[in-house]
Amino acid sequence: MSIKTYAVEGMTCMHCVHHVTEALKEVEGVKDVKVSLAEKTALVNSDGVQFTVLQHAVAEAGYTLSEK
Ligand SMILES: [Cu+2]
Repeated sequence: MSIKTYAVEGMTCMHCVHHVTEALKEVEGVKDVKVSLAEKTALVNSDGVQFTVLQHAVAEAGYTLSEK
C-alpha cells in the first residue's frame, strides 16, 4: 500500500474533480482517491500503481497529473 499526493492541472470546478476522481478510481490497484480543487492535488492510495499509469488515466480524462 502506498499513499502519494500528486499535482493536478486543468481543474476549474467540481465536475473536473469528479472526472479526475473517477479516472483514477478506474485504474486497477487504486484503493482510494481524494482530489482537492483548492489545492489542485490528488491523494492516491494504491497498491503501488506506477505514476505513469495514473498520469495516463488522468490525461485521457483531459487533465494533467504530475509528481510533486
Ligand atoms: Cu470543471
